[in-house]
Amino acid sequence: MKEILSGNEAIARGAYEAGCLVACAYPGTPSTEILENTIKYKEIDSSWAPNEKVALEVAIGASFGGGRALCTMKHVGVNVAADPLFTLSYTGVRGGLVLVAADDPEMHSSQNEQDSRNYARFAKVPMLEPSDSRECKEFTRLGFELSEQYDSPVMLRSSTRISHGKSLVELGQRVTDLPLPKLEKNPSKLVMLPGNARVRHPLVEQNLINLSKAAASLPFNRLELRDTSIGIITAGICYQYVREVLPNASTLKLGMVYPLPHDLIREFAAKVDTLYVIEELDPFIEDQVKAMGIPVIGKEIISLCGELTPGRLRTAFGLPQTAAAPAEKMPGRPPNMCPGCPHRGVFYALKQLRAYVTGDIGCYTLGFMPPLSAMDTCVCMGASIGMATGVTKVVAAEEKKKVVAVIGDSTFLHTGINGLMDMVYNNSPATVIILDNSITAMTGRQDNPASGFTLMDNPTHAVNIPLLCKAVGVKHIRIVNPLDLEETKRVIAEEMEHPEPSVIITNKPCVLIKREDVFQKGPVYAVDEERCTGCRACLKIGCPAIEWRAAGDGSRRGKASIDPLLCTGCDVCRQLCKFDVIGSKP
Ligand SMILES: Cc1ncc(C[n+]2csc(CCOP(=O)(O)OP(=O)(O)O)c2C)c(N)n1
Repeated sequence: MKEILSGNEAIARGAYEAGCLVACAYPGTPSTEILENTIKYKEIDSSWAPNEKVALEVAIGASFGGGRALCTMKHVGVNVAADPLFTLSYTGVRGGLVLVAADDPEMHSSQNEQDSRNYARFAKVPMLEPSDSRECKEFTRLGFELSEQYDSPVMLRSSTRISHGKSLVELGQRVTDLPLPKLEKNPSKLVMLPGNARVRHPLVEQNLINLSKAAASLPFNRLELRDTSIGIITAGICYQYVREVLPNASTLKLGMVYPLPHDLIREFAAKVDTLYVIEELDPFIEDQVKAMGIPVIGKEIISLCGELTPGRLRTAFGLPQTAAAPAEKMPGRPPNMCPGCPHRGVFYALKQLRAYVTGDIGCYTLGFMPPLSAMDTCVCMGASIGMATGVTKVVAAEEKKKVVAVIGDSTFLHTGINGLMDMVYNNSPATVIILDNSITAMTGRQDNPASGFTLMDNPTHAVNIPLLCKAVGVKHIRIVNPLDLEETKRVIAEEMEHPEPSVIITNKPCVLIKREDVFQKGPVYAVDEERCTGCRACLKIGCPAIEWRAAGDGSRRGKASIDPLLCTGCDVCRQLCKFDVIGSKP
């Protein structure tokens, strides 16, 4: 049977067919839907972990127990999981282990565009790179076999286009003849103390040499000879662009991007007049081909930054662009918090208080955008609290009070809690605001250890965030309703004054939360346009439900209006209106 699947759906299917027993992840675009699809297969135990390091450790445990395990994350997640990963290559596996790293060239939804292929080389782990959904499924399935055959975790690199693009996939059966998992002690292989690790390291190096030699005959790499005046080494989505733009060029399509098939590369280079490497981001293949003493053109014509597109490839080869569809005039649509988002009021208050806000990653990062413009830093998940401590270490006493860290519930449990421990341990005077909207909203409303539900939607214990803060030693803990502007501002101002660490926790759920009993839309609000003075105070919170209707006479004058389809009745705009002309519609 054939089905049109996205790359992420196909990876989930590949894991199912491979007999995978455990899938564990922390959400992150573009990888999130893989686990949202493994839950379709009841044979796979699928779960969200609080962060990528834990997700990989769960997968490692399952593998050491003898079962096949899948672990998925976005590219920056590999930074978090790097510690176990770099030693997992030494221990090797029992049940096959596939780690998916989904890259995001062009940063459609990421803070950087690091190239995960470097991790494969750095951690000494083989890496496969599919170029469509069919290969996503096949390579995932084969990845488990390769992992067991070479006693190593196998990384599978995807990218936004591969994960989210759709193509035809032939579905297969799930393997049923795998040995049943059972405990087996093997400390010299699995306990990485120096004495054992010294024995394992040369085996890892030898493994990679063996794999590189075997690579020519592995099903992943394919030599396709056409016109031999141009030869292109490529992989992943770039292969599709090369086939579209340069259909006559010969290609060496790499499905395994680490270790490289050196013999195959030499054979291909000898057969073509001019050799190119076409790859997104880093010159990963190019540098290794050059190190083999083979002249090759790569980053001279393809940018190190951003995504490759067929259009950019045409430009690189001096080819004319195909007739593009006439550019439609689309209205700008800058990212914005949803109408009724409980984060909005907090940033309004922080702006008024002129706080120095160390930010974090989540929907609330949009507090950076005008008109709220109330975020001063954002580096990586969990960084806000440690950074707030750092800032307070250097600035003058009066300025220390202004430092406030903001962090979401999922991010706090991901890696923020460690920063809070440090803050208490080292007695930083900063204030932390935990924006608890009861969900991991930014990546599509996934549950987390504080939401009370598992990935399979089973009710479970919900971490009590105030108690957790208390347990690490925070003495000043306040809960606020972020939809009450006055209370929010007052509580933040009071806590900023404390010379000790303090935590404020907001208590309103995300408006898009899946569970209707948690969020109920209030009565819709409206502006009494007759009485509206056009003062624009209500525009200061940047709610998409509030529109500005210009007077139409070329002046700045106009009136506010509320779109009833977008309004959730959060009441925040009513509190801003000094003329009392906003209220719920009768
Ligand atoms: C290391 C890492 N993993 C995953 C992500 C993707 N990601 C960005 S924000 C976020 C979670 C946001 O949830 P929360 O902190 O609860 O804030 P909300 O969006 O709900 O406001 C995730 C998973 C990332 N940027 N970095």
